[in-house]
Amino acid sequence: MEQALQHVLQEKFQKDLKEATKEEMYTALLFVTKDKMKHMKQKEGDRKLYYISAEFLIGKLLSNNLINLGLFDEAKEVLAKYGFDLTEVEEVEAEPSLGNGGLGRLAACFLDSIATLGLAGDGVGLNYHDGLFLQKFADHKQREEKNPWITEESWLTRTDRHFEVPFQDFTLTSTMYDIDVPGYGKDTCNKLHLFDLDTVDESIIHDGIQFDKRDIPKNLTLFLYPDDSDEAGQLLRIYQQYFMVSNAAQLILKEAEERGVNLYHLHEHVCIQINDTHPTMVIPELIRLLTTQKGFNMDTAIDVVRKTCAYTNHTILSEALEKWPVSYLEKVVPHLLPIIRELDARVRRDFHDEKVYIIDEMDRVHMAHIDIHYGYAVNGVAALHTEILKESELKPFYDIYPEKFNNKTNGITFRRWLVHCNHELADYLKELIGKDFVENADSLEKLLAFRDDDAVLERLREIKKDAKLELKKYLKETQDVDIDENAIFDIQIKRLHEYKRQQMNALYAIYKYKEIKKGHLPKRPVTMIFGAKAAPAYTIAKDIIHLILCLQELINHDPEVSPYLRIVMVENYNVTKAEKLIPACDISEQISLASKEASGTGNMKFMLNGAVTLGTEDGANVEIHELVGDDNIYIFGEKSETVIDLYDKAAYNSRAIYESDPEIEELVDFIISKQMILIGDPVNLGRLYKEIVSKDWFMTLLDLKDYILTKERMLEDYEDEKAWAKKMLVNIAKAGYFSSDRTIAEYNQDIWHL
Ligand code: NTF
Repeated sequence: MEQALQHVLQEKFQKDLKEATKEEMYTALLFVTKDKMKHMKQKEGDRKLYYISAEFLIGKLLSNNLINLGLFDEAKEVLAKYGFDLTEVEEVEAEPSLGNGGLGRLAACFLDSIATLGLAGDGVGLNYHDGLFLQKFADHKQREEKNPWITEESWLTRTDRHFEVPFQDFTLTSTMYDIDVPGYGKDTCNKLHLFDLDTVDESIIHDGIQFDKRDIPKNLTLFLYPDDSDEAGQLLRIYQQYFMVSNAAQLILKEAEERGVNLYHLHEHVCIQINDTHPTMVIPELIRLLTTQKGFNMDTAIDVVRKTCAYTNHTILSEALEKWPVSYLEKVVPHLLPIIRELDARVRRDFHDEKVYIIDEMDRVHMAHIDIHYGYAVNGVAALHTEILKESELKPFYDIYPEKFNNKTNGITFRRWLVHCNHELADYLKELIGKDFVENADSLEKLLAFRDDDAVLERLREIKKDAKLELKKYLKETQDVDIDENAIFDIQIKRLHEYKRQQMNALYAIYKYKEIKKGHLPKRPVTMIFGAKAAPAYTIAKDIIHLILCLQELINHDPEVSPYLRIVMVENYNVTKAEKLIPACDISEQISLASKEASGTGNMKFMLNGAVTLGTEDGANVEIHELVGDDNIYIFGEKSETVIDLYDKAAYNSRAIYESDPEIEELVDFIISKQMILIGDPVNLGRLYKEIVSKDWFMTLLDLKDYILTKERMLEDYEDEKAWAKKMLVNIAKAGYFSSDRTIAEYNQDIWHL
């Protein structure tokens, strides 16, 4: 390592190890690591997986690659010898901005586990230059800016693969970029293939993230999820999706032919995982390529494709179950329509239930319906979610194809979410139970033997305290905020969405503020930390950010309150920040309206790092609850059956709750109180107030009181330090089930058969 670094530094910068800057040292490490991976063979197998996804939220790669390649300790030592701190050097790396939230981070964890299990599987996506926007706060509001992350030297390698992608008005030529994906302790690498266009032009971006949505050759891979609140935006999304899947389909066929696969047996050698509905057009596109270029007849093409593709559903929220108007597809990809119509005609011939048609009476194409009819497997991402799919959301399909439906509870890679983000805890666990858990997550259970060992419990508390100190330092440096490491850290980090109910947590902050004002002081200070981006066109989500930022201003500047309560909204929440926040957390907020959070994966990361969950019986919280037992989790709120029933009967009435409960009324009214209006914008606060009182689609008020009571109980319980440390220990010990290695082993066993 020392020699290799020396060599690069000399060649590139004519410098010695002693003289290099942090930036140069980072570049040298990047080169050395990339070079090592370049010489590793790509994993081969008789059947290969292509995981197609609009998002891959991979995070910074340096440390993780070093860990997986077994070079981390050596690199750290060499750097230390020359006065460098690897953690600081790593700061130089820009975080790739290729994802939004859970779906994208899951895809990244999956790539790590696929490689670690030694399976042949590559990711396929797009190389967005400015990714999701960069979030800034100004006037207590979210402002969006572009988020460039591609630097001259990066993990991307330009390949000489190019494909022609035909659209209605023009044909575009793609370029494929690759990022290596090394498995932990493996001598092979997989790839993440990211397609791009040479003509993309970042200079067309102005005023934050505005650009001409119609200039496709210049804008196609600028942004992930460009604003689709108008027709041009929706057309752009269709352009992006087709560009992604046409490239994927062409790559898949080309690689299969290169491997000597007889395309009539494609399904025996290839499988395609469709990550949510964004890549759905790969189905008609493959059928098109097979029929028009490979001499297949329609029946055979459909049959082969159906045996090749599998679909994962990640949400029951209808906004995310894409339905494209036929007229829009006609404008962008008219050559796919005859195929989509044929697929629909076959459904109509075989099933007489309009709920399962592909094209509805409003002439919209239901993308998920294509996936379910023309794929061989459909999976949900947590036990409860899959049950809801089978019993309500997708019931008509389950009735037709019960054999296709299966559950794959999500998971996270322990290499990033423990070994990399929490060195101190990982090292201590290795000392106690051996290092086997890094690859064999179930052995974390060995920790249970220490549940009554005072020294171990004490050490877990110390480690938590150290992580809090680290976070304190980081927040001071990056956002100039002060927090107290002796406070309880209560953290909610996830995309901003009403169903996740950040607004309920904000109402708790109001409750606590008022209590402190009344002289009811908590035994120990509480620091409430939020991190979330709101989609640029999602008005109420932005209003919720405004509410939190105004509360932060009010509370942190109130000398009576701030010694006991502080609010921190972390700017531009991303993977890098998650890695600092998660190890420091005491209370993990997982408070979605039951039935709405398909799984959640942050809940798993927190648990693995010794935080205790405060949550509803939703998504994977249900499975966490089963594993840790009632004593080691705090569950509140109405159950999913009740919630589904309320929706079915349209029986929820937030105004009735608001008007009949003075305590709730007082908290909600505070949003538009004089003090708040002095700080904030009456338009935003007023709109949010009205939304909660007169609509509250995600039933905040339904669970608010139970939430407050449960959280108060949790704060009380924290004071029994030993009992709390035991809860931490049990959570860590039981987190093994949520390793993405387990999830991927199940995908392979039941769906992929690699
Ligand atoms: C998300 N879905 C869900 O909201 C999370 O509960 C889940 O953990 C992740 O997927 C991963 O499965 C989405 O991001 C999307 F796009 F479907 F809305």
